[in-house]
Amino acid sequence: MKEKTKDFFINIKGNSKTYLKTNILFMTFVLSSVINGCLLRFFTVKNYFDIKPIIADLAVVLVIGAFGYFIKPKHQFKYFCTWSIIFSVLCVINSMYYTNYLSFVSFSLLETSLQIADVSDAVVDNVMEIKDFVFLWQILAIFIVNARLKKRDYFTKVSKIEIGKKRALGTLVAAFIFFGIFISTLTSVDISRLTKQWNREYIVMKFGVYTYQFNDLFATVKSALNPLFGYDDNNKLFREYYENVETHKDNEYTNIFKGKNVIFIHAESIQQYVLDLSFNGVDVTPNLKKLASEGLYFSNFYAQESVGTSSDTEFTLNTSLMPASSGTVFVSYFDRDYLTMEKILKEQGYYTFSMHGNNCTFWNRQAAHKSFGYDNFYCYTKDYTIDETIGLGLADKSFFKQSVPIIKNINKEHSSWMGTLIMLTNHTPFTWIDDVSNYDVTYKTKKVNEETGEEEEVVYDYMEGTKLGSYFKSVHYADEALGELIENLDKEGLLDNTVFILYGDHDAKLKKSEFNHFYNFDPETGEQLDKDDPNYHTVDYFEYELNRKVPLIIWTKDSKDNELLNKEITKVMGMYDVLPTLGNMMGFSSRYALGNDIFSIDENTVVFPDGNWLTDKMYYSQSKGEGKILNLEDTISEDYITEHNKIADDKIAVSNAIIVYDLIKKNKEEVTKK
Ligand code: GP9
Ligand code: MN
Repeated sequence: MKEKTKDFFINIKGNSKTYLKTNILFMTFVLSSVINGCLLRFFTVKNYFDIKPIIADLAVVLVIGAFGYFIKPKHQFKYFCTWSIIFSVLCVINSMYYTNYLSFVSFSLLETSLQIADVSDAVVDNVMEIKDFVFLWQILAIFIVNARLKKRDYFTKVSKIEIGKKRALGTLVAAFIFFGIFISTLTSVDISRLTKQWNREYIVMKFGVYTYQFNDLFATVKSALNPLFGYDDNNKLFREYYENVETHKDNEYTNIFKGKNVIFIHAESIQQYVLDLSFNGVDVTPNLKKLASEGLYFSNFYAQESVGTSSDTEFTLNTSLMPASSGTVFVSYFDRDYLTMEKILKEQGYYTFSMHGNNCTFWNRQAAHKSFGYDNFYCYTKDYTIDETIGLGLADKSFFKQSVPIIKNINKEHSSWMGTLIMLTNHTPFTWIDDVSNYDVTYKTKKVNEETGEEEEVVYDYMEGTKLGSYFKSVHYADEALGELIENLDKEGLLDNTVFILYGDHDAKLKKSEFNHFYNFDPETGEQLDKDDPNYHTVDYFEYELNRKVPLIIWTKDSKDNELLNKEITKVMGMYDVLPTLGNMMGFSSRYALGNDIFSIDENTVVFPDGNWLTDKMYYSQSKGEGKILNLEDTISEDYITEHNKIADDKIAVSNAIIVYDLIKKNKEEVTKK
């Protein structure tokens, strides 16, 4: 028995020795590729020793390497050398791209001349660093190793013992074992981010650069192939839809803002209900409340975002279309020719710009904003000094402070302009605000101390440690930042001829349990109500969905004294209604708008990307097949539901047809041809 075990180990030792001695080129390729993968993460996302991306890199490289065994040993160098060049150049490009944009490169971006222009700008901007070229050692290494092996006639010797197919199979099995180990460690967030492919830093951190790049290639090819099928049907759908759509109607708001400058505030994660909240007599959003009370306040306004969250809202606001049904417009369909507010205003002589305190490539904004027609995108380190960071990037207060002089300059150089300021600090998980905000979300009351008989202050810190508590503090910070912005814009005279429009970009994505905790605080006892208590309130599906509304405020310096402009509009409205509504006020319209001018429509329908819809009478969930009647006196017929389901389905289908098949451009081309 002892002898057998000994033999077994001697055998393994012998086999391993032979394996190592006869696979030198393959191993050089595998090792150098994995080292470069780690090196890239060392220079970029910094998690170079994380085992997960190393395993993923190894698995990918083994699969690629395995196919090398199908080639005769004498010619394997060409194969391994080619892949070494591809991999090391990939690392060089990604490292360079990261130095400039703090993100990783995508085939979908390189595909367009637009992005090439971006990259070349970066090169001209002279932000190439020596470290970006370190990866090329891999090519050198494989050349040196090959030259040495050739010298000692290594390949002829290997040819005699190597059975290519067997080695290929063995290597593939090893690769799949590594894949298996890797997949077992993935969370649902990891998988969802890999499929969405927009959070590139995260994917490289978790999956390594090689998986990222292959996945990116796959996503790019997939979105490029999509439009090849079904064009005729979709074009028919598009034409029929717009044939029957009513065009713009004049009303009392027509041209009320014609020629005025516009500032959009993209208020990150701000929901409507916070405008009605205060803690210990201090409002959560005093500045927003003031704007709402002085301007047009749309208090039943809903974002219509899908997986593209912020970017979907930007898209819907600017085009009056719905987000893409699969993937996101900003990542996969940003290069289509949409009729955007920027393009329309540019035709009227406006200078259009956007501003953001986060990485310029986040949500692929740099490319998407250019494609939508913005003249300039002022972003992150390119245009701002990162002097105060909260959460994802530049703190809103600093972002606004630094934006005002830029706008002042724009105002000097251009007679009319439109700008979108994208806020950032109030972004989930909100907890990072706890260090910088002293907004008090406790409940303070007075109670008589039973022992002393004296009245004393009692503080119940029931929101402590909750995400919703941090959210309130964070919203309060955002509101303070907005107050400062308005003050500074006004000081510079930038509000005198300007329409100031603020919209919440989507809800804060907080769980129902957070609201259950908040609503069931008992101020009498300072404790949570018991679930069996008759006063216990459970937030149900419909209440939660309806509460996701966000504020929309259209304000001017003199709106408070204007009957038309100082009103609360309670009619339901969606993000896609902004373009038609504001368009009428500014004297433009888009014939492709899926939304309505809220001042011209009797009953509006807000369609959500999942097919759910909302009217003033009902919220209906198509997936559940259930609705909630909003006014109990109303009766809703089956026909009403069927009719609105169709409205929802049509809008989603037509929007998707435009997005995937670039139908606005294609139809424009056909008209020109005729
Ligand atoms: C990112 C910021 C937040 O730059 O706009 O995006 P979100 O996560 O809300 O889509
Ligand atoms: Mn957002």
